[in-house]
Amino acid sequence: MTTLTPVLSKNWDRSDSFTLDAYRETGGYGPLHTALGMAPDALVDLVKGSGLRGRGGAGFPTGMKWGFLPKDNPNPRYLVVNADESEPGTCKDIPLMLANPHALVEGVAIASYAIKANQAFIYVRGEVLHVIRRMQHAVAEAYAAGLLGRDILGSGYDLDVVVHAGAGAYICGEETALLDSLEGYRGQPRLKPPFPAVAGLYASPTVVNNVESIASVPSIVENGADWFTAMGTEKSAGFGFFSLSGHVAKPGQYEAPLGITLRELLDMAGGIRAGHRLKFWTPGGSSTPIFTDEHLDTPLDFESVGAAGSMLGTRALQIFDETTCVVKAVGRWISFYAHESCGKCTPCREGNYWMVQVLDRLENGEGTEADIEKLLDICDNLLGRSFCALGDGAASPVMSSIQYFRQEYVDHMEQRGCPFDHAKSTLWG
Ligand code: L3W
Ligand code: SF4
Repeated sequence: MTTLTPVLSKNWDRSDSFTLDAYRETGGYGPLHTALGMAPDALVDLVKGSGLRGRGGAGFPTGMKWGFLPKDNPNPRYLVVNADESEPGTCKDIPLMLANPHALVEGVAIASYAIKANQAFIYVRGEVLHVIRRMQHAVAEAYAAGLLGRDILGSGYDLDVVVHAGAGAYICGEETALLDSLEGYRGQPRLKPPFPAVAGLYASPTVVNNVESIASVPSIVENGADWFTAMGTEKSAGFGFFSLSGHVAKPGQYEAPLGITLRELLDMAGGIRAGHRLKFWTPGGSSTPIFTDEHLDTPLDFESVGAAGSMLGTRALQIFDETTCVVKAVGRWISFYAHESCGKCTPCREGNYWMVQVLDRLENGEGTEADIEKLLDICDNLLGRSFCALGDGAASPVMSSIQYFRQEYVDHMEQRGCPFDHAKSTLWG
């Protein structure tokens, strides 16, 4: 039986967990002291050796990304933390920043030193003003204590950190749109390559990492790569947050080794709400193909989830019981994508708009026999044909829900409307 591994959440039951004093009382900023005594390249090797993979959705190896910065580019280097958490169901970075902002600040200092950057930015989603204030306060505390700024801890290393508030667009979580936004432009994805590692912020070498990835670094410096690789699986090392929401008795953040299963997580979370049973769920937010009760024992690591036809993504486990209409749930997600599409490419801009029309039609009893094929045809035009991952992500819930629940789509047509009583699901307030 896999158990929880509280590392980033170890102090969360303390009411003062967000303060510098509380963080230091439990060893905080010791790893920064250690890191500043190491050669930057040795730190990059340590993170490579830990097997830490990006926690923002794609799972790209963090140390490898740090190692991509070109050695012969004379421009300044930048670290940019992607704190633009907005994916439906994804809700780990915001509580992490609220409860443990200094883990992120310390991680920023260590990572910036490792990649030889003297300027870092934390790009926070604009709607969460309380989180922006919490991060600004933590950064100010760190400056006052000599943990940021000039000659950090007498090491001779300088680092400035800016907490930047986004303006509230989901697309600004795409790393290159985020960089455009940070530069003051409208946030739209850039063509890759060049990757940010080569030409990122102000066309300079830039590492963009997710909040949870960076906040995990101090624990790796403190405990070593072997400690990290001892958790999780061979190719998906370490721990991470599993965010349970929806029809579950005790929703919340469960920090556990990668490779844990939904069945094990549900045992800790009190199961599906009383009197109901699991119908479908997302392993990693709404951009990842849905799973059903067939997948209760799929290990939640990058490889196993991929082999089962989905993506580990952000480990945002949205749980739906048998009272939920899958067509309505998918319609909600696609309305989100249609609203948040940046409009740069036709498949996503038009495809999401038309999928909303078809899904609404089905829900309202105006669907026709051709509608399921129409949805699949639109997905075919989105998948692999969109400029960025938003388009691919939007196709995922539509295609997977038709794969597992095709009959439910047919029922909407045959019964001239939705066969579900939405009040029973309680999710659609
Ligand atoms: C240098 C190369 N760097 C890749 C870097 C690249 C990026 C990282 C991953 O999408 C996913 C998406 C969402 N040289 C490189 C290289 N890199 N090759 O590696 O890149 P990529 O393109 O695989 O992914 P991505 O564009 O970062 C992220 C999924 O995550 N997702 C998203 C959730 C949304 C949020 C949110 O709310 N903000 O997290 C959930 O599943 O669908 O597939 O850094 O530069 N040769
Ligand atoms: Fe913009 Fe969507 Fe195209 Fe991405 S896929 S560039 S969000 S229109």
